[in-house]
Amino acid sequence: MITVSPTVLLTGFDPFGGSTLNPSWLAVNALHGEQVLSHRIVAAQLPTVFGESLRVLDALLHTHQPALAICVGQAGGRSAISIERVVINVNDAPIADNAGARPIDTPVIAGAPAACFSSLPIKAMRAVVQAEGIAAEVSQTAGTFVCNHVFYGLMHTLATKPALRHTRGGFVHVPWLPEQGTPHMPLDAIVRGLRVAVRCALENGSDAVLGAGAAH
Ligand code: PCA
Repeated sequence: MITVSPTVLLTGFDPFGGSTLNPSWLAVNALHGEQVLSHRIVAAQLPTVFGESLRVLDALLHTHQPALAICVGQAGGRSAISIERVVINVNDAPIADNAGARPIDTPVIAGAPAACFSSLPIKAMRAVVQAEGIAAEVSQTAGTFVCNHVFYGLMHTLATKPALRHTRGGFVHVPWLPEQGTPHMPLDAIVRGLRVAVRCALENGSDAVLGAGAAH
């Protein structure tokens, strides 16, 4: 009998905005193939391109039907691993994407709700990353560039495709690497932080398990 272990899908992005590397891809790729609580991590790269990134993500979701799908992106200027709470239905690009497109004030999904929430236990994840001695925060905005676009597309697909009704999903931003600028975080800290965050998300369906003390 062939048994297929359940998967956790982690995505990262290719470099953009003139950089030659993107820590989100380097970090998730370092976790590719690892087993966490009998789930196999599958890492994949998304293009930093409006539209095409969602086509690639949807194909991955349908192929793997993961227990968890966590998209990871670089957020220059942030000093902590940022676990995103909320995503908005807008594309408003401050720079061109990797295909030269710069949509301004367009919807990610026309006619869909204005915003939605991560279905990950964001505060529990923050707590376990901090317990590793790694800076972590809950963030209230994923911006309005390709990361927000992908996060919205992810949550919309999970909410509307019956085959994916058991998949929970969300988004995590990571800081620059030291060679990219300041503030920054070493790659091994980003990898360790993501590893414990994935484990925590598999163990905890929601933040309710933390009780009132986890409010801040
Ligand atoms: N960060 C960008 C897009 C790709 C990435 O890694 C963002 O925050 O939108």
